[in-house]
Amino acid sequence: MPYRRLMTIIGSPLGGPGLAQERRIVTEIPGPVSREWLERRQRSVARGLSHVLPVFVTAAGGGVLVDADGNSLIDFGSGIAVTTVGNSAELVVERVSEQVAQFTHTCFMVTPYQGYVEVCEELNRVTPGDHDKRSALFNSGAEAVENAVKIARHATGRSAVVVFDHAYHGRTNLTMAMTAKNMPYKDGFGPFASDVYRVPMAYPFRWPGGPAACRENALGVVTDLIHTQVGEKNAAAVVIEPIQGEGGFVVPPDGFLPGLAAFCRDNGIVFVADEIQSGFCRTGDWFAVDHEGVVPDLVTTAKGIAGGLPLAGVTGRAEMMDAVHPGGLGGTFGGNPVACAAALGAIETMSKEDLPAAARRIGDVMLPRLRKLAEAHPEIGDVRGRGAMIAIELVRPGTVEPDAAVAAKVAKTCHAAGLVVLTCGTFGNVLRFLPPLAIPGALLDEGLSILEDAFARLTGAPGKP
Ligand code: PLZ
Repeated sequence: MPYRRLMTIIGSPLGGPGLAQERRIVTEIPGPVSREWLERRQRSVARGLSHVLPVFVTAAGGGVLVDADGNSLIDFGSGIAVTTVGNSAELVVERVSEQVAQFTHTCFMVTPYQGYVEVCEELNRVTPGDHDKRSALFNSGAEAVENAVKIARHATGRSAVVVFDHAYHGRTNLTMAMTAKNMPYKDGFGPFASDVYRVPMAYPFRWPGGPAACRENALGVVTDLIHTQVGEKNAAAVVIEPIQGEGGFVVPPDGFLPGLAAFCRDNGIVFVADEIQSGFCRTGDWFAVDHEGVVPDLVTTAKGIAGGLPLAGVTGRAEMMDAVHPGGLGGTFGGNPVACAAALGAIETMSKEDLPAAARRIGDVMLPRLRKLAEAHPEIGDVRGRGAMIAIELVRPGTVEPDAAVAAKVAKTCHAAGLVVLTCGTFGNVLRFLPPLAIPGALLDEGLSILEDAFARLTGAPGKP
């Protein structure tokens, strides 16, 4: 296969599931080769792009990332919830290799091809609900969210969009308006798109009065605000991440999403689930809304859909999707044939290997260990998440006051030991764990031990050997 020959010629280890599944640290992190590239990067790449951990990756697969210095790091990030099936997963490599040799682009709007239709058929099949659906494909999550809003506006003839505190929907102008957090996403980039209204998120840990009050009151607070400050008949869409991603892996209490969906249904508002981070098996179901049997009108997908290739989708009720006139949706690269081939390989892998069950197994290992860690370390104020989308929120002990410094310190210790972890949250105080679902159990255990050790070092207690 030409792909494998090329990798051998340039002397890098092969990526994909065949890569040795071990943590191996042979230099400091980042090592000398990565540091050299970081200098080149600084002279050539814009400052506005930053890195969680500046090691330059040369191969990846299963649960590891291998860098240019020969270090093999455990991956608890999946490139922000993208490599759900693993890096260079077998079926993805196979389908992409075949497609890339066949043709790379025609533009679906010029002359269509089968892969695009097949991905839409798959999306219509795996997304919640057995009603008649249509899909459209795009390049990025932000573009999918923009298009969901365009479709909702056409379908309803209304313009207002309701979003939530702590929401993240992207970096384009409309999606910046929809995203909550100013720094680093919005600062100085305005003016933003209008007619976007923000309401409180049902955030049990931070709800005034705590989780019980959240369960009791959040839906009423949200629907009252939509009534008084937007007006139901002006609202085209309510857009919500069923488990918030960048905002801190916020899991609303059971009942909130079904209640919100019913409110939307009763008032002719399009209920949009942004499943870009939570979708495609990540939370132990195909989609996070499946947990409570919620059927959104529109679902946005990206990230995990195509095993690392850029692809995004909007899937929804046929009558809403088809409200847009021919030519009203599109884009040069949207639904690129190589990305579609990757998606078909990724979705087949998810079905064949029952990746929702793999995500549940990961959660079953992580949650008890993290809860135990929280008992020993009062800086951990909350442990939450579902499946392989798990987080811990760090606070000043005994309070809900965010402690971003501890989160940064623990992340740094993990990175130095060869474990890639990410932070998130409006206050930067949440450590999130998103391992590839292909991670071997031994690496998952080792990664958790590194994390436990990082907490032990915080208080100066001796770490595990
Ligand atoms: N909606 C729920 O999580 C992307 C952002 C990384 P794009 N989240 C990662 C960063 O800092 O840019 C995301 C998401 C949800 C939309 C998006 C946007 O997806 O593919 O990054 O445009």
